[in-house]
Amino acid sequence: MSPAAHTGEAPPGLLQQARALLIRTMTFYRDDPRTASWLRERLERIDEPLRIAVTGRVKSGKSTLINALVGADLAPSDAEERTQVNTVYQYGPEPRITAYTPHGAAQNVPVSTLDPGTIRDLQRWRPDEVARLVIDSPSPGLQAITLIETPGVSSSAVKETGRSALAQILTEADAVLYLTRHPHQTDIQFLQSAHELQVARRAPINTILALSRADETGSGSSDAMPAADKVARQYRDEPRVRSFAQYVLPVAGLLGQAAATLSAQDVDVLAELARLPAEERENLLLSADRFVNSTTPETIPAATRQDLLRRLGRFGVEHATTLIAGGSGDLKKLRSALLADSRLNDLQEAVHQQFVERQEALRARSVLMAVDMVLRANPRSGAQQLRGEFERLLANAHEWDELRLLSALHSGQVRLPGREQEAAERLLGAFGSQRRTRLGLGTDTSEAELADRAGEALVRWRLLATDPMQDSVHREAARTVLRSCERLIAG
Ligand SMILES: Nc1nc2c(ncn2[C@@H]2O[C@H](COP(=O)(O)OP(=O)(O)OP(=O)(O)O)[C@@H](O)[C@H]2O)c(=O)[nH]1
Ligand SMILES: [Mg+2]
Repeated sequence: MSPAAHTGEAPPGLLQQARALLIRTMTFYRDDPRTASWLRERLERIDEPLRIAVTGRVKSGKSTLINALVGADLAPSDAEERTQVNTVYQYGPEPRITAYTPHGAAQNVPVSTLDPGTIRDLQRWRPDEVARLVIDSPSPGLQAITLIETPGVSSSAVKETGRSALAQILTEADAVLYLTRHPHQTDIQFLQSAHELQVARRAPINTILALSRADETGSGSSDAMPAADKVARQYRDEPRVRSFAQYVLPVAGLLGQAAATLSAQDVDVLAELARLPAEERENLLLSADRFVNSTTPETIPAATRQDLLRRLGRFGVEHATTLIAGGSGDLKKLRSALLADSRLNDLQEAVHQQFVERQEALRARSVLMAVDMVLRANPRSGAQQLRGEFERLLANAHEWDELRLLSALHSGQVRLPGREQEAAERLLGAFGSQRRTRLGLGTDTSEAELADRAGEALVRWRLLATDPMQDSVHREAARTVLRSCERLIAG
């Protein structure tokens, strides 16, 4: 029996144990100022917002999605220029930009307001001159999460600096939002390599795969979003994808951003388009070029057309005019229709469920990764005991077992019979980590009922865990679910 059980105190949680290990590691490196300050920064991060890397293919819409998630126009998004350096968007009471060289020297760039133009100019620096930009913004959207945009996977910046810069960002992020328009071999390889690190093998890095720019799926017309949903479903069922990404969903960041910025003037312009006969309108919007170069109606100049297209995309313009033509096109309704099309709310919910609710485990994972890196890069005599502690935390924490079993269930490596599969996924936290969600109960369920249902689940999974008819893989899986049930009972 553990000492905690004797005293009746709750044993320290995983994050608390990881934090204690980090502090002990710091005492070993007191005489090495660089390592010590690096570790101190990691310690401070535990109490800062969760760090999410927004990575993926070049031009997959990373910057646009960051703006949509933050609800502000910060990240420069362009059709031609590429984001070349790691750019961190974090909460700060005053707007501030700090540029870091590859050797870690920081330079404060004076700014009074933040705009994509200023950030774009700094991003044009060569990666060997500026390795990272840190943008402090008072946007409320950054209070709970910090977003880190990396150069696109397989972009020239990543090729120049090798994959190490990208790999480093992934070791610094607590979770990953990976964007791609169509999953491809390169994406799978990238996600696979991110999971090959020792810590990641034991404690898989939480990843959401977003099929981005979803409004352009197929021909990019009104059936784009249903088509994107279908593609997402196919990938969700693809074992190789599912073993790396816990969640696959379509998103159109541009529409999310447009929903936030749509103005009454925009609606007036769209209403002019909506007055055209349906066939003419459809023809006009067959391609972006046709729309911009047309003089129908004459009152809309090319610059306005270009601006509308840039901000709403062809799908957004078409959908908004159709809604107006159908009589339901006031500003409020258009905004909510664009927001619904963007699927931004679904993505935000997934980020909440998969990342924010699991933040204790995710932060603990990041801390362990940092300790591991230091112990490897700079081994010290006497540090064996730290390594032992590290191995113990990595091996024993139930949180990793949950994540790994979920991955195995998702990838089809382990398959439980019939309804047990979904029940197990739910209990392991696939649909949210809160007690109620794990037990599949509503928010109005009483504490007594929660306890009853947790007790029933416990009995059921104990039977499965000891069922001689099951093979050892299934019994082992059932044992992991059983431990999750025990924790639900403990509250
Ligand atoms: N239709 C549509 N276009 C989008 C969407 N998201 C981004 N775009 C467009 O795609 C282009 C690239 O968008 P960015 O947000 O800069 O993409 P990125 O991944 O940050 O690009 P890099 O950092 O340069 O690799 C821009 O022209 C955007 O307007 C979207 O959801 N729908
Ligand atoms: Mg970008």
